[in-house]
Amino acid sequence: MDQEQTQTNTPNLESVKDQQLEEFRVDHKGTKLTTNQGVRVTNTDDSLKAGERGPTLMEDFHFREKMTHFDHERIPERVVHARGFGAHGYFQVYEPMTEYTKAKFLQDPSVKTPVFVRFSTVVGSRGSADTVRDVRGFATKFYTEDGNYDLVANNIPIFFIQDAIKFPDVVHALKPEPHNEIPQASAAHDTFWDFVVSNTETAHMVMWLLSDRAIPRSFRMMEGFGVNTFRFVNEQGKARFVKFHWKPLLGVHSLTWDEAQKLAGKDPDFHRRDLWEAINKGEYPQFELGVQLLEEEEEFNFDFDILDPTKFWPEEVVPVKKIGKMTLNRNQDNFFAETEQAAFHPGHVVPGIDFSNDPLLQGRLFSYTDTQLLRLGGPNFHEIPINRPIAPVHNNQRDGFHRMTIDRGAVSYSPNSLRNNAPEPATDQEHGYTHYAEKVEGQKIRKRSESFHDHYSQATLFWNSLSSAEKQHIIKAFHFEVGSVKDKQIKQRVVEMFNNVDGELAVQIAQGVGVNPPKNPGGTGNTQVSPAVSQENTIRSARTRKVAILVANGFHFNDATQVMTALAGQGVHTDIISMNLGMITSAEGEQLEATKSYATSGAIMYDALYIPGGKSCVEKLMRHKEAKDFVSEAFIHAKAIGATNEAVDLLLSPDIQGISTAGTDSQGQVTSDLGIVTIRNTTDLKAFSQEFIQAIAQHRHWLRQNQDGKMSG
Ligand code: HDE
Repeated sequence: MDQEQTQTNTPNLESVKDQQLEEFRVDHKGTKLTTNQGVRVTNTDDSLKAGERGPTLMEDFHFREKMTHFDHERIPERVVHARGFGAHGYFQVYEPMTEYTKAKFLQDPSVKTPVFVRFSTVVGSRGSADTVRDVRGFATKFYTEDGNYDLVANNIPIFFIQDAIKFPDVVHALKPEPHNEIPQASAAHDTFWDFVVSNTETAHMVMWLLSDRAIPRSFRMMEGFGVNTFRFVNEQGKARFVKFHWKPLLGVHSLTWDEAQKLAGKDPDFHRRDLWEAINKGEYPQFELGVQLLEEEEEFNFDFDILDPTKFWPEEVVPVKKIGKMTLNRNQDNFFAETEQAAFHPGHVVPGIDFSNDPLLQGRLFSYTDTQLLRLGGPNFHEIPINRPIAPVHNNQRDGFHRMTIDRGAVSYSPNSLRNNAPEPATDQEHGYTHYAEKVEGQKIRKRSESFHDHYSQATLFWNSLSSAEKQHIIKAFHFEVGSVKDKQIKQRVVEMFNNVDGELAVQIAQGVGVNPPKNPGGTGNTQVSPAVSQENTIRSARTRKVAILVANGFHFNDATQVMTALAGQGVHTDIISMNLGMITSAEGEQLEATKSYATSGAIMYDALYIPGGKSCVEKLMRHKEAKDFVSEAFIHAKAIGATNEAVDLLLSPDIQGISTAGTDSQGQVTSDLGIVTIRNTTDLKAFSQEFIQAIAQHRHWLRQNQDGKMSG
């Protein structure tokens, strides 16, 4: 029978004799409003009524359809990672990875594999803020010739728990408390910390959660980690353990906690806006894909179990090999259709990528499909455009809610003879997926492996690896998070638990949260460090950063334009900000447009601040409380601040806290001190601009903190 049995979304007109529905489709040209049945509508503002002031009639099919569709617009949000934002792009491998894996998309450097990435927070609901303290999801769908591969990663390399069966528990503890749905998108409450002290395996992850990693500056400035241990398998069937990494080309940078909290109010869409705007400007975010590889024989060479997801493999011990680069170069067309309907799954693997027995990964393999069945309304979510593989799909699956494919013919089983056994299984050579033939034996047992029992050594390693500013931020995060816990016993237990990580840390936590210092000396005695985990050692660049330029009438046009041109030359963006929106006139009579006002912006939205000279401009700014607050806030958040000519006086104004070092009386010489860059009595701002750009690239100047102790961090 049936050479013609095809499985496509649109009927193949070549291969059918009788006319298909597709051939009858009409094109009315233009876009007249219609119902979902294609009937043109004459009025969509008034419902059909019995008389102008009479009751609405049931027979108004347009009203009924419009309202019913609206009533059903929402789908359940993801149980975790509900708030996300996506972008399209492509991935290219640097050189063939044939020695390690047969994955087709990792062979040919000239091939661009399309990708869709969804960044997310974990705990908050869909409408929560972007900048909350939380793990960030970093899920990538590779549309490869051999089928879809999903790398469902986070921006923290480890996880809270060691076995997936505890996932509902940790998520219940972390989510808003069920009796009153408070607090939204925050771990700062009793149930979470009760879970932490009752499950010491969380210690390491909690250290990362309370670090700067959990308040990224931008999705473009975060690492991604596959967390779980996977396998690479090559053509010969040889397997190696692998951990996946994404390394951002812009480096890893964070907000301060104070900024994060304020942004949650002033611009809850801060991260999604940042990504959207960067892509629109052509500043395509790029991430290198890295792999850490271990031979099977090396499995037991470490003082941790490589299958334990609460442990990372220090890069200094197992180097990260960078194997390719991803470029995000296209914004989504439709948030719902793409970001919301994207369905990721760590079990979406292609030949050459396989699993390990990491118990967290094994459990994840069940959960992701299960959750999509509910969220996307049935088993056909792979047919939604964002989820459809570019590889052809042929199988005998049929029917179910929302089936799009029109399968033809009578045969929907395998094996069959009526269709020459089509679609028939592929061989290994034809890129059929062959599972790695790992030898497995054991007794059925509900028990944690002894090799998973050390819960603290790597938490100490992480702590030891951080700079003093990063450590201070963790202590302050404990003060906020645990300080928000009501139960005193839990707070005391937090101190005792984290005393196992580091004694000084525990003493400092205790001080801030009103309980006793730990009874015993603390720490694990682990003196190892991994410099790679400290953000102090990351890539620094001014490129794509945003600088606020504060002006009032009478500013020096020459100052402003020289600095703006120099910044633009290094890919730095500027916004002119003033008391009111509109044209601002310079001392020279030239104008610049203020596109932001104090009301519509704030220092928290910028990476740095610049104030041009101009006597009457500076006098006005001195009278504007908002301008002085702007400067103070940029200073408190350790950002680069530049001022030229008369504007140096503004920095020295007594109302601006802390800046005691700026612009000593250097005549025509640049002064640069802890990110405060100034110059007086000059029209040539070349040297100044260079120094200022350097200061912006540093991202933060934490040493100010030590100078006057006023930093909020
Ligand atoms: Fe997820 N996770 N997870 N997870 N996860 C989901 O699947 C789950 C884990 C991650 O942008 C859910 O489609 C279990 C680790 C990301 O759409 C759900 C366990 C890592 C996303 C689920 C984990 C992740 C999810 C909810 C074992 C880092 C968002 C919606 C304890 C490697 C994907 C969905 C997107 C989403 C289950 C742990 C990353 C419920 C059982 C570890 C980035 O299936």
